[in-house]
Amino acid sequence: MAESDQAQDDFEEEDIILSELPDDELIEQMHADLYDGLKEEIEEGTRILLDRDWAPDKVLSEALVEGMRIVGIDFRDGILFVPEVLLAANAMKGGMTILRPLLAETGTRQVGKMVIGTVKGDIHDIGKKLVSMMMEGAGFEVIDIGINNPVENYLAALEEHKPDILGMSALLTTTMPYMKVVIDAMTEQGIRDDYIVIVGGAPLNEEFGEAVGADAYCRDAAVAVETAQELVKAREAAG
Ligand code: B1M
Repeated sequence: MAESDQAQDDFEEEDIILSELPDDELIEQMHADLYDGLKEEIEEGTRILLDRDWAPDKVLSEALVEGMRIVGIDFRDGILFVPEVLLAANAMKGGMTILRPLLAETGTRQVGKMVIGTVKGDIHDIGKKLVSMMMEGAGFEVIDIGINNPVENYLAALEEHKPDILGMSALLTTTMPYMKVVIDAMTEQGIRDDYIVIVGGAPLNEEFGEAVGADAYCRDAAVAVETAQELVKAREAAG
């Protein structure tokens, strides 16, 4: 047999038919597919599990969120990089798009709600989008108010959406001080303590986060998810 035929044969042998896998193997395969950013496979896997009478929140937590948690860890540890994480997040979104209306129907409780935006003068949004997607992947509802946001936009979004968390992103050393303007305005209006404030962006650091009065600085999207989960839990525990 020619080598190319052998290779084709091997390929066909390895070709995985998702619908033929038992649940546990399908879940494992979906984690791998998410890791590889395979959107169509994730959509197919999501539909198969729903057809097998899996509850939407179970599909979300066991197939998608768990898969994304693994992606988040490898991103944090420098094993995966931005392009791969964006692909994984995009695949995750494919599954989420199928689940979202079903979750809304069953009234599945969100982990929390976050308003996020890039600050005034700054139009960088790739990192912010990544954070939003990873937060959604972890079960948060995210309201993304976009880029170049003056303080009024943040305050209006807080008033309208009443989130648990306000997230601000900045990529320029010239725009990052604007985060303090927003937090000071919240303090002036007496609403600072109503929200958890997290900040992030390449030029920021822990000290800066403290100096502007944020609850936490998050170095990347994975840390943002972990921090948000911890802070929301701590808040709930404090009543
Ligand atoms: Co801009 N830019 N840029 N740029 N740009 C930087 C930031 C820069 C470091 C490049 C450089 O000079 N080496 C530099 C800033 C220098 C400084 O301030 N010290 C710079 C500059 C100077 C500029 C312009 C002024 C250039 C010019 O016009 N002369 C201009 C400014 C425009 C403006 O905002 N007013 C400008 C424009 C642009 C583009 C439009 C071309 C484009 C943005 C496209 C877009 O976002 N849609 C762009 C890009 C792509 C970059 C670089 C190359 C990449 C940024 C990026 O997307 N990184 C950047 C150089 C660099 O960082 N290597 C650069 C990938 C992204 C996943 O990472 O955004 O850091 P990042 O997000 C991370 C974390 O920071 C964190 O999690 C994310 C995921 O892990 N994170 C959060 C971010 N936000 C968070 C929020 C959180 C938590 C975590 O909670 C709320």
